Amino acid sequence: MNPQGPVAQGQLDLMKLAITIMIVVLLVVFAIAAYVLVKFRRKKGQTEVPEQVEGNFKLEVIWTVIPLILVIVLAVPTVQQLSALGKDYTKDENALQVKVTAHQYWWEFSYPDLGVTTAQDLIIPTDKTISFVLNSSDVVHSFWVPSLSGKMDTNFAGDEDKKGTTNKFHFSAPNEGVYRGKCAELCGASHAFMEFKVKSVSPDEFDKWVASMKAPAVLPEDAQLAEKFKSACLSCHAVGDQGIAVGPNLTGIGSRESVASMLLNEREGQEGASVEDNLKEWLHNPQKVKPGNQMPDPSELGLTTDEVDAIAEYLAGYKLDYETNSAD
Ligand SMILES: [Cu+2]
Repeated sequence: MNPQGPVAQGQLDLMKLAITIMIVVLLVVFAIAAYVLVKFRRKKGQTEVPEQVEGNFKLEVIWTVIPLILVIVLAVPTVQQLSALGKDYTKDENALQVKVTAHQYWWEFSYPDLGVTTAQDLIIPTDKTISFVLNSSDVVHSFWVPSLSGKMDTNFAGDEDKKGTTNKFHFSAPNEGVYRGKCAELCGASHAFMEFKVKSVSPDEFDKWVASMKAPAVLPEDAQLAEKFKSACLSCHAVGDQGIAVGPNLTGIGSRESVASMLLNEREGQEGASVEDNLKEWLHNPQKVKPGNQMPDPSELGLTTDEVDAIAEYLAGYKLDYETNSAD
């Protein structure tokens, strides 16, 4: 109800128009009904059947034409909006192409034209239409950023024979800010915790973000810890050009809005714990934060408590320098 972009604004305007028309119709119909109930009720001593009236050309024309006009008033902007919402930007060179892949219970965002992949925080520039291609790696999820647009299902796109429809849609976020995103399709035990953030930044900051995402990976300084991190974490995750992207990409995780989407990192004007504390909470017991997720317990990975703390400290310090008025 608080639109921050043209798509959400158009959708809210349609809702307002439809609700206004419906309320006016409701009030008029109820007023006429109340008037008739009072005016034509049986008076004392009245026993005869009232005069029976059938067919009134003028009235019938009125109650056919008025609804017809109302339906046209609703239909014209609705059809206009629908064709605007359905416009395909996937071949538009001025749009930013983003591939969304939903996983139980996290979001992967890749920018095919930029060669960048990230997770949980979708960074977009304020000056472009963002064109989305959406799929899922497992069950059906739904991609929803209420203040920017309506929701769109993500279907499984794994095996050729079971391939679901690849959905497309678009929105833009001309105001800088962080917008909350949700999975809007019940997808398993941690569905309610499957959040993400959309961060709209200036074009300049966006370019810096892309450059810092493409910079060589920063590994833990301690050689022994770096080896542990590679063997335990980079067998599923990636940082920069290292590791594989089965799990969420961790490049610059220290700069994100949250850890595992539910543990909010403290920021100016936002409550939360430090990134490091959140990372520790998550890494020590991932199943407690998000039941049913794919992240193994650190003990299964052969990590000691101290090593987990050291990895949390390293990841918290892995920041991307791209925000002009950044607090850090
Ligand atoms: Cu989901």
